[in-house]
Amino acid sequence: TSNTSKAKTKGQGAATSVSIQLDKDDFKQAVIRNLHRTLGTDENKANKHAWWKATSAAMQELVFERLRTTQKTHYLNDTRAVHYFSAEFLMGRLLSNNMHNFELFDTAKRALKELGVDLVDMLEEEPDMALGNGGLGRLAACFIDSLATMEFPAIGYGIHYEHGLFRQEIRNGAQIERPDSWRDYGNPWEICRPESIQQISLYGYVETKYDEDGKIHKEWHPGSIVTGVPWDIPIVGYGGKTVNVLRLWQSQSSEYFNWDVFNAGGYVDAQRENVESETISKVLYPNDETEAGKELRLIQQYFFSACSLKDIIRRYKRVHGDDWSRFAEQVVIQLNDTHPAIAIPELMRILVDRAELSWNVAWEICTQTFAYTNHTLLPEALEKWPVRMIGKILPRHLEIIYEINHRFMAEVDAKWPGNNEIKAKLSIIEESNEKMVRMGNLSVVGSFAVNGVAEIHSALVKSQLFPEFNELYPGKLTNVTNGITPRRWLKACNPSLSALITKKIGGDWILNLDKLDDLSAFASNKTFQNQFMKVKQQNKLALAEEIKKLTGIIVDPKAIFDIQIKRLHEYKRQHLNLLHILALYRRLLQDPDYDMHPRVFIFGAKAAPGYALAKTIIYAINVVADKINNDSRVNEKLKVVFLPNYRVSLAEKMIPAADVSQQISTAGKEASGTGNMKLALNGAITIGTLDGANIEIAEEVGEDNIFIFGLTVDEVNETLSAGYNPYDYYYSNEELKATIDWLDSDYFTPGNPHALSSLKHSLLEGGDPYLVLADFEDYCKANLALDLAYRDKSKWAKMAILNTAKMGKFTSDRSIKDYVERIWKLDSCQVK
Ligand code: OAK
Repeated sequence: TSNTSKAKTKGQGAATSVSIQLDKDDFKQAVIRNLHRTLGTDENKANKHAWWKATSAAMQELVFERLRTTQKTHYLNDTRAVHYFSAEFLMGRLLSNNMHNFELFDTAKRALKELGVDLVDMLEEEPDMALGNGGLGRLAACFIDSLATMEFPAIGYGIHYEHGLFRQEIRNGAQIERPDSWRDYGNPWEICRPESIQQISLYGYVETKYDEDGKIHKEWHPGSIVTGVPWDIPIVGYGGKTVNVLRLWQSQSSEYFNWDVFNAGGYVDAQRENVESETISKVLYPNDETEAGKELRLIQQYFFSACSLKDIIRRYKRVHGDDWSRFAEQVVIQLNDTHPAIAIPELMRILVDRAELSWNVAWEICTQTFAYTNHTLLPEALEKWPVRMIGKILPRHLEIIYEINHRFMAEVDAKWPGNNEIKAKLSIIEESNEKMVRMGNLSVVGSFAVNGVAEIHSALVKSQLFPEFNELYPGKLTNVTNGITPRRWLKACNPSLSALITKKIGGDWILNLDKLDDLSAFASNKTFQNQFMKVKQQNKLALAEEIKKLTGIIVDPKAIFDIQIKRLHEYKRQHLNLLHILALYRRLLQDPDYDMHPRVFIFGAKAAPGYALAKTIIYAINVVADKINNDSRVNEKLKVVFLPNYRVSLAEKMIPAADVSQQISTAGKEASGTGNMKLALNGAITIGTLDGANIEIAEEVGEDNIFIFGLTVDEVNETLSAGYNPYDYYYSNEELKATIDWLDSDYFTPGNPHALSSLKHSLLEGGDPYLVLADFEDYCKANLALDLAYRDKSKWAKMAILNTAKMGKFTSDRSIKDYVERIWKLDSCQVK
């Protein structure tokens, strides 16, 4: 069942020609037809929303045509396919993306203009599809774009959450969470597939049976049955040839009543404790990189993993019947972090209990099917489930996990005879007070490949997280550096820069991002510098308008636009940025002539609703912003903006306008980062630590074109093991002390002097676990260097151009190529 022997990669499959021939008048006709026949309205009555729906429906006609052809081609070729299992897909908006990928954006724009509709304005009608928290979910979205673009047979599997990530409002400076309702008025991109519903089991008990030969057979008598309804979202590849599918499962109660359990007693009472079926896909858990340990969350994970596996097996059996020997040749399943790791014992259960394969044969299939990506080293994000909880919800899976572990422990004992310390460390079961199942260990044992998401992160996965696994399974642990799709993150979001680039070097960069390097030759060319910076200036003007619209704050588009956009986390250190802003504010108050280029600090960030300190940091940014923006002594030079409800569609407006990209995590904590890539691609200069993909960005752009500061991973470890004491820095840096103390006065929160004291507390008595104080001074220096560099217009323009030019490595097409060649072993499949 080896999957490494069969396939070889044919390289990047996508052709460059347009496959959809549709002119402006055809498009107009299609929109009007849909306005009449799908929406039941007409040109005179239609409001913006109706136009958006009709236009989406017109696009959807084209999309479905290609979807059908793609599915037929994949079926006829019976090709090996990757199945990307992810609890999150952060898709954002789809209409403009689909237009761009069909190369119909300009056609549509002209067609709608003739109908009296401004396309760009109309696109704002579409709610973001925000079925993810942050990096991990958006990565999944970029990956399925690249898979379709490169014409690889692939399917994304996830959860059809009724409510995506909460909408953030800011009231009196504080974050308020409001429910997200992305489907309230219908979603034109999804199609329900009732013909493919699945049923999965939960709760109940396991019966041990013996057949005539005394062979043991396990039978799971479930306590309840849940129906999974699949919704398909078409994923349009660039060039419009392949349209793959993202299949999301919605839970529904099933009519099924389990008499076994009823007869075993107490069904009605037991049922009351159980999670209700409809609840399962109700809402996305809003915790980014922290595990809540909730029963409903585990059920969500099992629900979509089990539905997806059944779906895969149904499709496999249609061709191969009961012959399991080719399963791992046809199917590879990528686990996006450990969230779908319960799929491993689920496949074992199907193979052993249902298909009645021997354990060894089943295990061989299983471990040739799964591969696992790790997205963080933060201990609070490493999933562990109480043995008791798994035993209640999935009693048969718990037995299987114990069996996997039993055999695995024998392997460990063979390698390190009698070494109980290593056994305790590697065991899938953590023998703590409350016994736990370690999903990371289960994933490593049950997969044929494990990868981190940037060079340094993968090195740390090997050396810190799983060092013994790396010895036990040499070669299993590897790296695939993340990437982003240049279709959404340059072509669509920054049309002026895209046009300028294409005019200069041709349009090949869209499918071959390395081509951007051709811009390097013009980095010192004054005319090109002026053109490049003129585009940046226009984008800044547009963002300034947006800022005014959203917050009422007026910013000077001539100022440096300095942007930090990402989830709010202590390790990402938005508070380091804030302390530096306070230092600038103080310098300006002490010396009105303090020499700095005007600068606007712009933030976007959501905090997990239960993460108190993260919410305090948001509050701190907002109250400091309010004070500074209204202080006429400084606000010619300094402004601070917190844009509420950061999300994909807001990122698309912010990124093209950025001069500076803040990537300032504590070294060793940010696995990769992907916002860093998006911002640099759009000509922003990074100020950042040697962490995650920043290191690889620095390698690409060169040290003259990035502002690197702060402790390295090794220095962080040395500093901590030497007994780090933040007070040493506090007392030896007068400016640092003053800014921290300022936060604990009532200067920013009049009448409420201690509103921000938890922030000061975490940085001092709390021990400053993310070394904010240790990096403060070097961060200030890097900011000075940045400020000086910006004043040299030509120098800055050259840096900006080179940042765009050197981002070729960070296309998700390259990441996918890495996965395909080194892990998935797929052939591309041209759809005619
Ligand atoms: C979310 C939940 C659990 C574990 C990890 C995450 C997550 O989003 N991690 C992020 O993944 C991104 C994509 O690989 C990386 O770029 C980020 O650095 C990482 O924090």
